[in-house]
This record gives sequence, C-alpha cells and structure tokens, in this order.
Amino acid sequence: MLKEIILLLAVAFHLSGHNRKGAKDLGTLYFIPNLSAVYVGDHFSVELALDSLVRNVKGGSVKIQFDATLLSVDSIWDGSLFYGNYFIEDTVIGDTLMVDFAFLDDSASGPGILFQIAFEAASSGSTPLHLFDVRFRDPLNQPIPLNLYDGLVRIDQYFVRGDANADGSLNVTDVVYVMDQLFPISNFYCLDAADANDDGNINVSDAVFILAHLFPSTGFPPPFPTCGRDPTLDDLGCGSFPPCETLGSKGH
Ligand SMILES: [Ca+2]
Ligand SMILES: [Ca+2]
Ligand SMILES: [Ca+2]
Repeated sequence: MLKEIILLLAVAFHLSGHNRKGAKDLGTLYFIPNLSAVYVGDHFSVELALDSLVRNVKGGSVKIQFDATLLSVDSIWDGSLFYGNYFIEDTVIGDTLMVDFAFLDDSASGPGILFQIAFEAASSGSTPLHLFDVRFRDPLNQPIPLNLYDGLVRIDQYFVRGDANADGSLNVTDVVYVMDQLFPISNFYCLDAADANDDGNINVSDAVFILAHLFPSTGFPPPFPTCGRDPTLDDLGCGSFPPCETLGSKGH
C-alpha cells in the first residue's frame, strides 16, 4: 500500500513539475482585460497581448470564437507591436474571427499588443473569447508554441434598483418576489435589481430594504429611479429587465 502511495506521489510530482516547467517556458497570448463587464448596446474593445516570453514572431494566424448571438465584431486595429511594413487581414465567419498577420521588415517580440478588437454587445449573457487554432511562426518558419488564455465578456441589461420583479413599478410585490425567489434560491429576472441595498448579495436584507424604502420610495442606491448601470461591479449581473430593454439598443 505504502509503495503504491509513494509511486502515485512520485507520478503526481513528476507531472506537476513537468507541466509547470512547460508552461513557464512558453510565451502567452492573452486578453486585456480578461473580463469585460459591459451593457447591451455598448461598443467596447479588448486587446490581444503577448507577454515578454514570446520572441521573434514573423507572422501567424489567430482564431477567436464567441457567442455570435451576444457579440458582433465592429473592427480590428493593429497594436503596438506593428511598425514598418506589415500585413493584417481579418475575416468573421459566423461565431469565429480569424486574423492573419505578418511582419514584412523584421520580426516582433513581446511584451506588446498584437491587436485591438472592437465589439458591439447585442444582448445579455456571457461568452468566452476563445482562442484556438493559433499558429505563430518565427523567421525560419518554425512554429512558436504559446500558452493561450481565453477572455470572458459579461453583458448585462440596464435596470432599476429595487424593482426586483422587473415590472416597471416599485411596490410590495417586489418584497414578496425577493422572498419567494430566495427559498429555494431560483432564477431572478435581474439579480442586480433584486440586490436592493447594492452589497453584492441577495438575501432577506434586500426584501427588508425595499420594504423600508417604499414609503416614500427614495434612498435606493443607483440606478434609481431611472434605468441605468450598476456602479459597483459584482458577480450578480442583470440578465433580463423588460422595462429598460429598449434603452441599450438605442445606444444610451
Ligand atoms: Ca416591481
Ligand atoms: Ca443585497
Ligand atoms: Ca453592485
């Protein structure tokens, strides 16, 4: 038994050591920011960056897959790594953005920005920006292996704080709604709206908070009383809020 345990530990140690060494030697392709928290209708951009371990890139191709029902690509710009003569060509087919590039005068090394990619957020939800089929070549046409780190985009809906049942008015049914959804915790229309006291959690104190501020209905943290964004980013988000859902698409 002891022998088996020692063997297992040795294998585990070997594997973890090997993985760590492999990952450490490779350069990394990653998104800045790695998490984008935006609202429906927003135009926003992310950067695709190389760290300092990526050396002597002559050219390559990158594919980025995303949920095309949530995002569309606006445009792509060359990042800080590009200078002199170079070539960039981008194509979007369905849910995949493909970019080919080459440095015509010289090669490029990290750290630096390869591309800036601008998106429009079409509807609420979250989607990875998934890097795949990434092929970089050095000046001798040898492949450059890379660590790839996907990005993530979370798209929220505009909302009004405290209107937990998202029906466009604030009253005692919102208190009841919060209590009903809490036990057992189930799907809220809009988690941020139900987080009436904006502390990043939904619990009984939000029902109490709504009740305490109903008469008169003042003192809610923003956005209140008009549709808006959560000024304090948290894990909650807002998936659906029908009374505000025409706002985002109008570009407010
Ligand atoms: Ca309501
Ligand atoms: Ca709360
Ligand atoms: Ca918040």
